Amino acid sequence: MKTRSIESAYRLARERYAEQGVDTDRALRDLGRVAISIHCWQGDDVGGFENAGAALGDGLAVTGNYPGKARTPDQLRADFETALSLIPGRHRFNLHASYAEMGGRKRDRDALTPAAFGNWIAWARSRRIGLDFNQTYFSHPKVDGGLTLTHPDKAIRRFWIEHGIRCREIGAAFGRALGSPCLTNLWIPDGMKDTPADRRGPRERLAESLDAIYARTIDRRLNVDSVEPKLFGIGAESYTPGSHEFYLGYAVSRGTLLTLDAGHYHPTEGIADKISSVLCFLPEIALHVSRGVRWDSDHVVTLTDDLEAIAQEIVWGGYLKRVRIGLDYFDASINRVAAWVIGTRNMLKALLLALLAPVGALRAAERDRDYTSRLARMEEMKLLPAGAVWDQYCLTRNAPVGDAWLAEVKTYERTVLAKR
Ligand code: RNT
Ligand code: ZN
Repeated sequence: MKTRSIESAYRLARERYAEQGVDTDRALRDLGRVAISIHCWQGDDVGGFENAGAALGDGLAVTGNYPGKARTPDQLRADFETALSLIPGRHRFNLHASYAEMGGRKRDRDALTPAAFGNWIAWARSRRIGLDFNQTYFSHPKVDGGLTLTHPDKAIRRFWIEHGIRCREIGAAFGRALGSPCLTNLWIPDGMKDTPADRRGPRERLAESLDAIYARTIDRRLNVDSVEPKLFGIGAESYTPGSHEFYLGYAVSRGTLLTLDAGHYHPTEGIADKISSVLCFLPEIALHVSRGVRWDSDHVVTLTDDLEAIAQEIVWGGYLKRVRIGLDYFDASINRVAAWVIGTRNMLKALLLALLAPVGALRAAERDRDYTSRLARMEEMKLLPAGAVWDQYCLTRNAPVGDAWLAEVKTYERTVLAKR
């Protein structure tokens, strides 16, 4: 597409939006301030590099065998840089503990140190990328019978508590080195396939384990902690101790953040409506934006009504500074770099749509109980020329406009991924 036609389409769009009382230049500025925390694990099917000796499982499943996945940290970094060059804006990288680089010295997860992430830190610093982090409570022989922090055996719990503590220290090291607080997120796979006889014991053990992990106060300018609830998992269909109510209570009483994952609730239960509820009681939350298809299948994020609703709640509620937007999906059936690009661009597009909504007019109608106008305007706004504004955003942020990024991914596939 020609620069001139993008710019003139933008000028027309700006006029059209101005008639609705919407300032498109301002929307573009606001969008430019949003950093999405992009998950490392889309790049290698949640594989990691530490070779703990356990395959992916523990409630997680990646399907597909598209060629060219990253097999080394250098490959993952190169793939991610390619993705970043095709996404407008400045974003973050979200690592998992299993992406440690041991460099010959094998250390188990209860003894990890920031040194195992030295290359990641140096890379992030040189590229001016902020890092986020996750404890890895899966793909490890000590996930015994699917249990970690709730395990009845104290020694196993202790191992995983130590892991949790080490990861917070690593998160703080990220924050210190990069001058930007790291979000360290905790999710455990623990649960029961069938109806348990004791729901209380595992939950009490989980609360105790978490208190041990979070006992030490860490400067929030270096690291902030979050806990991620889930309703069910593969093999844990009947009960998970770390349910929504459990972690909501935990976060509110202990001052951690809460991570809302879009795939972790009943199939028709969205997370959009939860945002303004939990933010009445928590200063900040985190999101794992994902797309479940019939179950928590972690499909690539597409521009759905669900995604738009999440973006509207964040933007219309004035919560952009209180919601850490992260992505969480893993599809191995398509080009993995493209998966990053598609999902992240969609998250940004949804935020832009929300920023371009004539929310003042919608709220005025609501105040006047003119629900007819509210509905009419909400429907009309759907076909306002947002595409021209998005193109302008990509153009001015040096990212490919329209589907031009796809040709670059195809070239990268031919010249790099296919040779692996
Ligand atoms: C699992 C959780 C968790 C993981 C990542 C890999 O259901 O969503 O966030 O997807 O930690
Ligand atoms: Zn998640």
